[in-house]
Amino acid sequence: MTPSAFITGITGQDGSYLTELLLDHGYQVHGLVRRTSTLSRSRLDRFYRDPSIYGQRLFLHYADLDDSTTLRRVLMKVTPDEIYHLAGQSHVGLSFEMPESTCEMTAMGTLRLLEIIRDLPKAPRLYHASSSEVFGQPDQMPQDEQTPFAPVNPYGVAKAFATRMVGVYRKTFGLFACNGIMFNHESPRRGENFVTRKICRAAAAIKLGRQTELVLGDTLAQRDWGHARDYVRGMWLALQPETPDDYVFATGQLHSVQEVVEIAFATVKLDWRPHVKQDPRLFRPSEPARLVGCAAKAKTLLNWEPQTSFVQLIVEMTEAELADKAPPDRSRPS
Ligand code: NAP
Ligand code: F7E
Repeated sequence: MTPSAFITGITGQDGSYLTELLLDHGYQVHGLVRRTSTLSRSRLDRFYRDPSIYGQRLFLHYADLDDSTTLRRVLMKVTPDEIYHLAGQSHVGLSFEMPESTCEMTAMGTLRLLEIIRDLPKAPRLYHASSSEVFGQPDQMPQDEQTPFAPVNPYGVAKAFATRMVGVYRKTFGLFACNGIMFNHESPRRGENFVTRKICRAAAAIKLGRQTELVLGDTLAQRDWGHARDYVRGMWLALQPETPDDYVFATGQLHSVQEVVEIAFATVKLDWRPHVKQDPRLFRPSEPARLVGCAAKAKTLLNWEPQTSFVQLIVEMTEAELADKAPPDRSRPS
């Protein structure tokens, strides 16, 4: 029997890498898309244009995370074996500007999905894309599955709610539901208003004479950054064991925004100093601190380890921008 998967957030960075992985593994893949004014789904173009894949092994369904009637109807029809729930407003900085819709989609959207799954005749396995932002400003370093939640922004609070709710439905209704507590993961397909892509894109644009300066917020901020390709492998692995569980996915290494700047500019053979400026307006009202993960449990139980180093990641992203291979994305404020 061909396994089937349903992905919410299929048009995003992770959704596109996960689609590739699942198609490679022989799955039939269904994705949820919301209605937009343009049909551009650049990260999925390759499949959309391939008649041997789109409509044969890959199917897209219109719905929205706040439309439970349609979501229920689609899931009743598709009856997937696995659901990967990745959809949501994923920008932490913007969650301060739009806290209500961030919580509506990320927190309540996840609860709505859990309620639908609870009612399905044969409950699919569920992967929920949780985030290191649930830890906020933790007392312990590195963070693992036992670290208490202490979110410091609306996005982190919404993810914490959704993560706990996944645990409640697993325990009380017996659902096969897993949280992947993922630290930052990037790629040439990252949205343009996340800091790694913004920097790599600007370094290449400055090299090519299309831009002169790069304006950033807090360049001392640190994160645990890995490659999205490695992290979607973790998502799939999380749903394969006999029993459901929660897993931290991380590299275990902290790096600063400043280091990203230096590697990206070195890749294009430019001095970053004349080009990079800071603007206090891009600083966030509150910053998480010391977010670095321990993925020992994922390594032991899932045999998961990241395969791309931080330097390889930033070089790959910058080279993709130089070669203009990276797909265009909608520009948004940073
Ligand atoms: P992304 O590129 O921003 O993609 C988000 C996806 O969610 C897009 O497909 C988007 O659709 C969809 N979406 C947003 N609101 C929706 C709604 N109301 N109804 C239906 N779909 C909606 O994010 P990502 O980097 O792939 O991350 C995937 C998930 O992992 C997110 O939940 C994110 O919060 C979480 N996460 C990411 C990271 C990371 O470092 N990347 C780390 C931890 C957790 P459109 O294309 O139509 O906008
Ligand atoms: O910021 C600092 C910024 O927006 C990283 C999401 O995938 O990972 C991501 O959230 C750091 C922050 O990602 C700029 O203040 C400085 O300290 O790339 P980012 P994020 O906020 O860590 C987590 C795990 C998720 O779950 C999220 O979905 O960089 N920073 N200057 C800047 N950030 C941006 N965006 N733009 C700047 O100009």
